[in-house]
Amino acid sequence: MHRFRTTVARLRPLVAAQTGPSPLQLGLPAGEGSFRTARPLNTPARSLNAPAAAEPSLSGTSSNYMEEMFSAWLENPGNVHESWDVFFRNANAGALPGAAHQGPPLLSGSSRTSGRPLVGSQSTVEKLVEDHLAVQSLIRAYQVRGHHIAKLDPLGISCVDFDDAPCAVGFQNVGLYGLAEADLDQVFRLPTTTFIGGSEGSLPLREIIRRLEMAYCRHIGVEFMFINDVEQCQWIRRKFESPGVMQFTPEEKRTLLGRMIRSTRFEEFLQRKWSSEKRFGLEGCESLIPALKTIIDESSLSGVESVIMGMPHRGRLNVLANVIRKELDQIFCQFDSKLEAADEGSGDVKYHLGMQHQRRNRVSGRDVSMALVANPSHLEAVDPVVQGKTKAEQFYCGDAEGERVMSILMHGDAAFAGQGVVYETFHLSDLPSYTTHGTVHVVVNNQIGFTTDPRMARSSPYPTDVARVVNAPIFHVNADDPEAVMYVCKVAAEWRTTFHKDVVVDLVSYRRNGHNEIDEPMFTQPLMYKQIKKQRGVLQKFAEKLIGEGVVTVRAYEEEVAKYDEICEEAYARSKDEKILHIKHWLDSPWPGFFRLDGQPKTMVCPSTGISEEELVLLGDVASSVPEEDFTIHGGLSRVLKARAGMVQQRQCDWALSEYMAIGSLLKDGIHVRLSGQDVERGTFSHRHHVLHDQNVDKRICIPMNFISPDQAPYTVCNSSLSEYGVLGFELGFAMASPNALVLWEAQFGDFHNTAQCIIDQFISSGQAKWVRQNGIVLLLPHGMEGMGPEHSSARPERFLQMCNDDPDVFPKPSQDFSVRQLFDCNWIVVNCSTPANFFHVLRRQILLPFRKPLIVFTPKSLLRHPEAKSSFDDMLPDTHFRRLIPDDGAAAADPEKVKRVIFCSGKIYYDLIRERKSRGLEGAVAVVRVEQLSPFPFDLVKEETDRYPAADLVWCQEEHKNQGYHDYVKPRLRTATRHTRPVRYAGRDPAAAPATGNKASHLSELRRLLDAALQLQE
Ligand SMILES: Cc1ncc(C[n+]2csc(CCOP(=O)(O)OP(=O)(O)O)c2C)c(N)n1
Ligand SMILES: [Mg+2]
Repeated sequence: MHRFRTTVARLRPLVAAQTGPSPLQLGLPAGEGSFRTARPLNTPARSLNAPAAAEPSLSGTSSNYMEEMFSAWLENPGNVHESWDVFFRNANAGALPGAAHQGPPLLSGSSRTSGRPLVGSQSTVEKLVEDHLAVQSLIRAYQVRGHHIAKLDPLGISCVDFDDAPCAVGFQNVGLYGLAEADLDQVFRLPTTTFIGGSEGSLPLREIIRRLEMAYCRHIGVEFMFINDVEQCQWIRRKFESPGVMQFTPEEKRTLLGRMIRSTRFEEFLQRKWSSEKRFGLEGCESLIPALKTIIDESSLSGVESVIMGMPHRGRLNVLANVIRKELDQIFCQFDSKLEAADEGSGDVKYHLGMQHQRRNRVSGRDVSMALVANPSHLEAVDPVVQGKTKAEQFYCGDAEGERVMSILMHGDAAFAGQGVVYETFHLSDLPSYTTHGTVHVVVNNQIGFTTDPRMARSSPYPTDVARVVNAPIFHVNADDPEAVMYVCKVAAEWRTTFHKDVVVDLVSYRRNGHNEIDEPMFTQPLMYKQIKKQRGVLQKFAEKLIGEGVVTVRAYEEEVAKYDEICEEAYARSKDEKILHIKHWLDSPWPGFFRLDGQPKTMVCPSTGISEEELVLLGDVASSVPEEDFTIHGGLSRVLKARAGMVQQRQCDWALSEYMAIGSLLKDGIHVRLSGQDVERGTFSHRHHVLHDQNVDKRICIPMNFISPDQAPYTVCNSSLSEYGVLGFELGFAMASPNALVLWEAQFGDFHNTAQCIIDQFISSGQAKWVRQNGIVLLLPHGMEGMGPEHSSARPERFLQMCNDDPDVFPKPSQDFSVRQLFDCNWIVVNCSTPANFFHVLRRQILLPFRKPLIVFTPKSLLRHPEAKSSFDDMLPDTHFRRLIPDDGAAAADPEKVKRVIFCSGKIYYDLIRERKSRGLEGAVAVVRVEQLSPFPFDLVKEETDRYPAADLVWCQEEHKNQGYHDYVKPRLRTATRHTRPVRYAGRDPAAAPATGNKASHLSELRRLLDAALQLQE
């Protein structure tokens, strides 16, 4: 079935054919040829008796034993075994091809003989050396490719595509390695790269093969030889090759059986009670439950206190019930269609909800908090979110190595291979500001995705190949063998604890039913499902095995089953009493202490977001200085800092400085700030410079924002990988962990956000409505039509505005707390600030609000350096606030009766409008009003402005095209604000397919036309 099954059969030994001609065949001219060049001259000498961990040649794919031997011999003949010493000396003395060998000393370790060169003598040593090399190759072939022939598929149908080519390992294939059947009983010394000998250094070939088959070709397929780290490869070899590693005590087996019973009977119970309900059951891969429990047990034993999980639909209810231990009645009542929703918002289907729960781990005796993160249908979208939340929890508890908090991600085989965000998430796994120090991935590989076979769903042999990019070992395991599953999960957890790196467990299984329980799989996979129908359940097989071994009695087994069934029945009875659904009981990230006990905000006020003059000066000084000694910055940057110092003296802020003030003041107050995105440290537009680089010392950096005060919160500013979907998901997850941090993600240009659209649509815009989970993430989206072409221009405000939940036709009820209540009711806040001070306030408001909402900020590009886009400290002092709308404050406002037109606008076009108004001498006739907070729409303030100018006509002016920008959102709201009494005209670019022209001249003429339309007054 899988394509790799066809290549497997073409396996060839990894000997001469792949590594070039053997030195034995070449006869080795002394001191010449490939041997000499095999090792760089400055590589330190090594002894081949040294442990393999110090031996790079034996790692991964590049082993060339002979070359290494020769290199070591060149350094010091004593480094190698005497037989090699003799061989190389003979070759060195000019022995003819094939004549460099002489009989070796006994491998059992006789004393070193004289090693006289025996040029021209024939002896059996040649065969012996070749045979040993052949045995090494054979061992290596098992390590590299044993997983190809392991019996991983419980259905046994994946070999249907095998061709007839012989398989390259096994007794019958020793000939391919130059060995004969007669060699099977010969004893061979084992290399240091295998542990099959246990305490024995040599074994007969027959036993070597038997043990390799045991280690690599039964129910576990270990894929690891691509890892280019010797210590890690040796660690894995030891775990799977050492004799007797897979032995469990009767107690462990009984625990495993108990877990299998719960997993299996839970699905059966649901099937009995709700046979026509979708639940995406786990049948066919029931061992997922013991797999997860084993990973958690082992991790808890090594100190993990918090496990954050992400998973798709398959088996989710089972995981909630039997891993996280959500009360069964709470799960069962979800099947009741009459359950009344108690929370606001839309809610979500039962197999998307999250959960957080703390419980004592029976194996370790320690408390473990477990969270399953709520997720949308969009497969794998939750992966980076889980990672971000995990990183945040590690950060808040000072867990720098991931020893206390870890993540587990579950995947379906089709989604794991198909969804690009999996790759994006893997690439975060080793980045300093994004690593969670190893994730255990578990793939429910049921060999199907809805109705699609693997051979139509992926081009790689395994669904797990994506993990190879980060050198994660992959443990394929036949999920019908619970003991093998338990073993690989133990090893996976130990791997993470030891190396703090990702690891994958691939549970090769099947899907007993259709995609969901009411789906007919025989339409599309008839043969597979004929086989599946014949398949006995794994619980039944495992129970029989343990009964056969005398580990449990039939009676004990039946009692255990009956006990769990009864637990389910009792919970079912209780579930009938539930009449109300509280989604908040399914919260994956509670914020203790942030809300009142009833979940409501503690107040409905937002205090002033201004700060004192001293604080502004202090932060201004930090922003314009280099707090490290002997730190040389670039000359251009010195000028930037000097300019900042000049602004501080003049009590002014530009954009970069106001951002500094906002972030710095929050840090000073103990609020952690994390700014992440592509090139954010310097800033795409070279305005930010939050990280200074010493021009003379490599990698020496300085982050002045961390030098504000001794008791400040730490500032994290980090350039991300070139990913939007993965990184935005990550930051959303980070922001989920605590309300007391400002988490900002900046797009390089605003339009790039659309590669993260799934995170925006599925989590940011709708997350609270679906999962009653608030989130205060900030998106900084550079936006503006500046003649840069269709890309890099528009952050697509229309899309964000279209997803706002405020009603265009309803003027909200006026109240004292109008502005805060509006914010509380909205799904997110969308702003486009025209002044640095307003940007400062809106960032600080995110934290000072008594609740959390996502904030979308369209940020400027050219305005970053616009001489008029500056704010006075006066606008940032105590008692100042974010201004949702900035009225005209010039001649028009002074004499409003005379005003003929009010132009409402947002963002940078304001500066074009006032310049043009001035040049046309229309300052008294035209008022320009800036809508800074687009959503929730400032109905109240807009009304004040329209009332102020009773004789004026109303225009909405934007630089974006008519079908884009703010127009569609703003126009009906302007009309509502005026009670539909006054028409609103449009001045802006015509509708268009692309966001901007690629032609500079067209750009300028469009701008001219729109300014004309805005400012031409009819007489
Ligand atoms: C991004 C995305 N695309 C498509 C779907 C529709 N869909 C739901 S389940 C499924 C098949 C998933 O197969 P697999 O990952 O192997 O999981 P399984 O159901 O087999 O456990 C598909 C295509 C989806 N949920 N998400
Ligand atoms: Mg599948």
